[in-house]
Amino acid sequence: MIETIPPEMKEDFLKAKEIIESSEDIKIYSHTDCDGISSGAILSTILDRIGKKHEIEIVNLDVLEDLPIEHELTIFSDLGSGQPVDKHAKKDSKIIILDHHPPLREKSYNDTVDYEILEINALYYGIDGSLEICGGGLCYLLAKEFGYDDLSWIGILAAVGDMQNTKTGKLVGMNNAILNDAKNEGLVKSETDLSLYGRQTRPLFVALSYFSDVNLPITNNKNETIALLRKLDIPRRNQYDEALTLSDLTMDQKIPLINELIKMISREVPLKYSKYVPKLVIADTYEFLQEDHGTFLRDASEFSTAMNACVRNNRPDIALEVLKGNRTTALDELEIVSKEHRRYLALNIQDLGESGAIIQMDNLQYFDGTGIRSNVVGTIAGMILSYGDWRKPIIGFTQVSDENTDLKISLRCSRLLAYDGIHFGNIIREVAQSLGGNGGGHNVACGAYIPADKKDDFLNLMNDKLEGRLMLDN
Ligand SMILES: [Mn+2]
Repeated sequence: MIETIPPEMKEDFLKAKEIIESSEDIKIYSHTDCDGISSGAILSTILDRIGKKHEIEIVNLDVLEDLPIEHELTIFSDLGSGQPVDKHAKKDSKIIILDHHPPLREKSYNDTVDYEILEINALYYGIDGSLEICGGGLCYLLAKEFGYDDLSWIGILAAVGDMQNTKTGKLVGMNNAILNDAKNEGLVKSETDLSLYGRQTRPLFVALSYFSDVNLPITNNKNETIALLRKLDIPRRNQYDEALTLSDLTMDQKIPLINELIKMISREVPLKYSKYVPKLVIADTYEFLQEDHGTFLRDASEFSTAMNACVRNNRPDIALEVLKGNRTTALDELEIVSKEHRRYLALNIQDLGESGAIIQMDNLQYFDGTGIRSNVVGTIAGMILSYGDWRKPIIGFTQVSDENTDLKISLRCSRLLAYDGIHFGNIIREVAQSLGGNGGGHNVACGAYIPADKKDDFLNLMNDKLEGRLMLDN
C-alpha cells in the first residue's frame, strides 16, 4: 500500500490546479453523502480562498445521466467516474472528475474527445478506492497542491464517513498519509481504543446497549448495560456530574470493559469467527482537536452521522456551512435537523421492532419498509438488525419515491460477516442487475434499485446465492 502520491497522480493534481486557476465560471457537483459533502466543502473552500466564483450542488447519481454542461469548468467529486457525465459537453467545456468509484472510462479517454476532461480516479494509480482513499481524500490532495494542509481533517471525516476504516479498524494507505498531515497540523488525534459508536455524546450505558454486530445480553437492554458497568465499578456520571460517556473513561477503566466485551462476544460466536472478535471492540478512533469535548463534532464517526442527517433531510447546505466553518446559524440548524432525523428514525424503528416485522428466510431476513423514505431505509435496516439474527444480513425495501415506483433495497449486516470475506455490495449488484436493476456499495452496507414486481425474485435469488456462505450454527 502506498502512502506517497504516485508521480503520475501528482502531475494530474497539478494539471487540475492549473485548470482551476485559469477558469472563472465554475460549477461543482458532489454526492449526497458524508464523503460527497466533505469533497464539496474542500473544493468550495479552495475556490473561496483563491477568489473564484462558483456554484455547488449536492446530487444523487441519477441526475448525472443527462446533465447539461453549461459552465466554463465543471468539477465532479465523489461521483462522475461511473456515469457518462460528459454526454452534453461542448467544444470549449472543461471537466475535472475526482472520484474513487470504479471508472467507466480509460485514463486516455481525454485524447479521444474535443473538449478537456481530466479524470483523477484512485484506481488509475493503483490505489484501492474502497480502502485507501475516498472522494474527500482526493479533494484534499488537490487542496494540498494549493498549500491548504489545514483542510486535511475534512479528508479524515470523509474517509470515516465512507467506511474506509471498517474492515481494517484503521485508516491505511493514502488515508493514513492524510491522517499524518492532519496530525502535523494539530487537527486530529488518533488512538487505538475501545470503539463504540457515540463516544462523545452518548451516555456509555446507552452506547453499549446499541452493540449489534452480535446479539449480546446487553443488546437493547439498558438494565444489563447498567449492571455491567456497576460490576466493573464504572460510575454513571463523570466528574462534571454529567452522564458518563466513553470519552470520559480512563484506560484503566476501559481495559476491563474491553475484556468483558470480548468474553461476552466470544461466548456467542462460532469458533471460526473468534479471531475477528477483538476487531469488533478495538479500533482506531479519530478526534478533531479544534472541536469542543463532549460534542458530536469532536468524534469523526458522530460528525459523519450529522452530515448524513443533513443530506437525508435535503439540507446539504447546512452541512457545507458547518464544514466550511461558517457556523453561527448553521450549528443551530444542524441541531434541529439532527433532532428531526432521530425522531423520524425512532418512530419507524418502534413500529418495526415489534415482533413479526422481520421475516426470516434460510440465509437472510427482511422487512417491508413501505412508507419509509428511501434514503433512510438503510439506516433503519442497520438499527433493527439488533432485533433480528446477527448471523444473517438484513434487507429492507421501500418505494423509491412518489414518482418512481421502483423498489429501493438496502442491506446491512454484522461486521463479522465481512471480516469473514463476504462482500455484499458485489453480491447485491449482481443480483439486482440480473433482474434489470442496479446496485452496489460496501461489504457491510449496500443497496439496490429493482423493478417493483421483482421483489420476491430478488429475495429468493439473494437467499440462494448465500447458501453455504454464512456460519449459521455454533
Ligand atoms: Mn465516496
